Amino acid sequence: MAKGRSWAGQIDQEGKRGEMMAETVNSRSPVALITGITGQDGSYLAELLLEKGYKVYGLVRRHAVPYFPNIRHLLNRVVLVDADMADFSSLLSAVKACQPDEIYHLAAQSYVGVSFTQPTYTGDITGIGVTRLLESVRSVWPSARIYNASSSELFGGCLAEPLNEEATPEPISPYAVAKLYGHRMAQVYRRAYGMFVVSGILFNHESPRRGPEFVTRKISLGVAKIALGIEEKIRLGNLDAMRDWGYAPEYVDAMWRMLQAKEPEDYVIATGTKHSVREFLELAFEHVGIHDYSEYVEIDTSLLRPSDVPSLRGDPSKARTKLGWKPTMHFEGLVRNMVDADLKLISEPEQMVSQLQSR
Ligand code: NAP
Ligand code: F7E
Repeated sequence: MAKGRSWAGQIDQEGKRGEMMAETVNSRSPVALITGITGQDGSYLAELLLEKGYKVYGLVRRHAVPYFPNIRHLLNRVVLVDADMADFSSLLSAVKACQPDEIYHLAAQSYVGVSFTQPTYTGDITGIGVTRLLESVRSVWPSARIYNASSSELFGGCLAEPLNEEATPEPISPYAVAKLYGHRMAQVYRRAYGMFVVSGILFNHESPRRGPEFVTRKISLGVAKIALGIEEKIRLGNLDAMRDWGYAPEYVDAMWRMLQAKEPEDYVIATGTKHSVREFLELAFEHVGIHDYSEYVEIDTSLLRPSDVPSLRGDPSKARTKLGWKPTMHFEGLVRNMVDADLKLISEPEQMVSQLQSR
């Protein structure tokens, strides 16, 4: 198998040039390894890379009852490799076995709320996990290009918006501290070893495949259940928090573009607009014909975080200029898309709704 990638370059809005070069310069399919393939982003990224002709490996950890709803439709098109971000030797073996041109590191304990109750676990998986992966790549396959999933949570305590790549990180949760550690280690491996490692500082991005404990999906599922008469209330925490919410399938395209660039650089990926949790809630209820949500929503103080990021809005100018990336899904469309998908999911009896209970 050829070592490393042999095609790269500037790309247009549709990412056409990279694909053309892949066909003409290199007859074998490029190989990608995705950690976190079973998650929201991993599943959309796998679809995107398969469309582009990649051979896709997906790293999965052991489950007592394996159930991969986000990638069920892809199981005969991707190769799953067993490993865990907590275990260096399994990562080393996975990288050695796949010999990937590109690695997309998405696996993490990604829920900010849980990072307060499981801070050391979050530090180990979300933070040190990045170093385990970087070190295994450096040891056995250093030519691989690596995408590291960084996060806008890095800027949790920052007041100046919009936030770009130059903003000074101010993490205010154990999750954000772990992500900042991974972000910095990615820069260290780039600088110290000349490896092609980039971090995408992605602001919140959502979809019908979002985990059910995140607030957007919790609302879309809750509203759908209320509209269908299955539940009576949604319990929520801080409705005043504001986020820059984009659409996940568009964000995984940005990840791919970062690895096709000439130079490894970090990028902010965001819409540049922000909305509150309350606005999301109002729009979601409006969409099913409920104009006053107050009787269906209960504020549960146990869902308030010890410190919560009040507001985040990003500036994606660099990605637009250098990667030709720009988001197209607007906030209202995102809310409607998620509620419609959950109405459909819950209306279909064969779907395993019981597995989607929110915490
Ligand atoms: P997600 O849906 O929570 O997926 C997380 C993935 O990590 C899952 O596939 C999970 O596998 C895997 N994972 C967790 N612990 C693991 C371990 N010990 N070993 C191996 N795999 C493990 O997350 P996402 O929304 O797709 O986000 C992808 C990445 O971007 C994450 O790193 C997240 O922190 C980061 N990020 C997300 C956003 C966002 O708004 N979505 C924004 C910024 C950054 P299981 O199926 O086994 O649980
Ligand atoms: O919370 C508030 C909550 O958990 C958003 C992850 O993908 O994006 C995500 O982190 C806001 C917070 O996402 C509930 O307090 C109110 O202010 O959906 P979330 P997050 O914390 O922004 C970043 C960029 C990542 O990197 C993370 O991986 O909504 N909120 N009531 C609630 N949140 C939840 N989950 N549940 C509630 O009931």
